Amino acid sequence: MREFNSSNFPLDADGRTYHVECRTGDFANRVLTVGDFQRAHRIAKLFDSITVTRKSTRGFEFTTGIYKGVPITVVSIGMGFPMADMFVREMKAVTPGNVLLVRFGSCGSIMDVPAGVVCVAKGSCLVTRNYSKWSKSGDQSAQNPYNISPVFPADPELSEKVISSLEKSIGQDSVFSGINASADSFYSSQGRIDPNFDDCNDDIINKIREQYPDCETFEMETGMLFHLASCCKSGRIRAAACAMTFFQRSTSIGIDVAKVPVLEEQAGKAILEALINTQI
Ligand code: R1P
Repeated sequence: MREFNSSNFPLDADGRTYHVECRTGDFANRVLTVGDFQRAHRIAKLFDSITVTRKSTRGFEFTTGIYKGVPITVVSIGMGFPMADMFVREMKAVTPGNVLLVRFGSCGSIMDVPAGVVCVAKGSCLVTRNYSKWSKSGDQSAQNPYNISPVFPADPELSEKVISSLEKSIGQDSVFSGINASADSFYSSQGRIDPNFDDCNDDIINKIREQYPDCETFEMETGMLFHLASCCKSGRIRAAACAMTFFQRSTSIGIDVAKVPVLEEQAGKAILEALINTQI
């Protein structure tokens, strides 16, 4: 284990952050974030040259390179709110000024969007398990099992750039724009039924749709990215997000897996184009 200078915001002797292992100069001000490191590798191959690359011991991996003369970082962050939180904070700590941030993930559709479509999030709520509900002390019967937050909006300009660039690359019919829900579990708070656990989640999708009728997708990071972008105090983080629909939950029809690498490259390139065509 490395030695750190502080318990509040730990940096090692080389000035690298605890989890992402990035230091000043490692990240460009244009950042593309994904969950799966293979997706990140595929996109980094589109760079003309590479300037920095690092794989941390905590599941983060980033590559900074030059795409058509513009510095961009692609970073894989794994899954979920804690990883998204550590990534945004540690990236911002070493990246002065404004940041353009685009997530390119995967998602499930909870209504009409078929598998294979790329969904761009106009905004995202956060769906979290209300852990108190399962406490053994006191009467928990009145408590809601899940909390559904307000919607945190995407940056409108960056989001529009992502939509138009994707439409140009993969066609209008393969791009959808709607509200996303980011959940703190792949299972319970996304309404999946797990016979081994008491989850009280039979109607979570209905509850989300009652609150946000145009909510179409579930994944696990976008809401946290938009939330943190909204409360960043040092420079602006302008965030947008899109995700390949891997499953349509109502039909259980999944994406043709042979098409995923092709889609990742096409959509990844489209997002790089959107990033270089947006002023910071
Ligand atoms: C769950 O399988 C993971 O896939 C989705 C979810 O948000 C979660 O991270 O996105 P990624 O493919 O970007 O990881």
